[in-house]
Amino acid sequence: MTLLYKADPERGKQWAQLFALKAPEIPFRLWPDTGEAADVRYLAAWQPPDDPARTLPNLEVIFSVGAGIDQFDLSGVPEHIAVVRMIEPGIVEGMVEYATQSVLTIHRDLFDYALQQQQRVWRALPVRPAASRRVGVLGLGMLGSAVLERLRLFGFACAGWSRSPRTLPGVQCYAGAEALDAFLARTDILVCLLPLTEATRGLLDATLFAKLPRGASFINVGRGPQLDQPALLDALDRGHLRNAILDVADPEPLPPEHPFWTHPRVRLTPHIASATRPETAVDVVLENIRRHRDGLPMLGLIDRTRGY
Ligand code: NDP
Ligand code: OXD
Repeated sequence: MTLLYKADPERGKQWAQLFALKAPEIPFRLWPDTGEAADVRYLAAWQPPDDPARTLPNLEVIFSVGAGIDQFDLSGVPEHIAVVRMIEPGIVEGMVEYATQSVLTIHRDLFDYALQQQQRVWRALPVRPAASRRVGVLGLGMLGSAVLERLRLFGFACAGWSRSPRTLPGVQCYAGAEALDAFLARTDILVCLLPLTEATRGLLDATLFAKLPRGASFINVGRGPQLDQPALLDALDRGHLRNAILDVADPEPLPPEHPFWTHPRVRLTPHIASATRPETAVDVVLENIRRHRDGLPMLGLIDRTRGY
């Protein structure tokens, strides 16, 4: 009944300590030390090994160490192996912090003040009340809904868009492709928190940006391949979009010559908006192992037909 960990080795050491403390009865191994491969029933990974069923013949569950599972090639994972994504409070907290600071950076004109500072200009810009700023979040799942719950407290006019209809207190909810245009037309600060699927790859393109009001800003904390990067640069350079904060890119890292690095209206971070925290994630994985053993549904089980 071994659990094999295959992701960042430093975090792996923390997982090992937590497993030793909380579940000493479950043998824990750090990749590439699989021990007896036939004993491995559970794999916690950012990227599973190629052909996981052959490498680990008795594997039953793959736990993604991230909230997303787009980095997995599910075609190489046989149906009998369950795939579970990370649903844990630490990753939610980190994302709420990052998205909130990004929205506030834009709302309080910190891009403009940074440019003024470079020119030694001391000039106050008019302050807009939060209630007049319309924030829209693409994706109303674990992360999007938590971000909106926090942003609502600042008084922003909040909306969200999802695949199926959702209801969130104080949030105008839009669902499905037919509602996307209306959602975009009312959005001043757009935040992407969608999973990467065939339906969302390339969604953030010139057509979508054109549907935002002139002067809108964009924050991407979803995945790099959802964004048409030249389309964003064009929208920024034409002044249709005002600012962009990007935590994800394609490829990661961006090559040194990429225009995002130096664009005055782009702020980049290296995919750090949020990450699974071992101290809270291990509890969730242990709960899921218990559920799996008891034949109960695991938290975060992936629906392969939806792709997230
Ligand atoms: P969830 O699966 O909980 O939520 C996904 C949301 O997106 C749901 O509301 C879903 O709709 C909606 N959605 C999916 N496909 C579509 C579509 N085609 N059209 C409209 N809405 C759609 O995911 P999380 O909130 O946990 O995470 C979202 C993503 O955030 C992750 O997949 C990952 O890519 C990214 N992420 C980024 C991190 C970073 O550090 N930058 C850290 C962690 C995650 P419905 O409600 O109808 O199912
Ligand atoms: C995740 C991520 O999906 O770190 O958890 O991006």
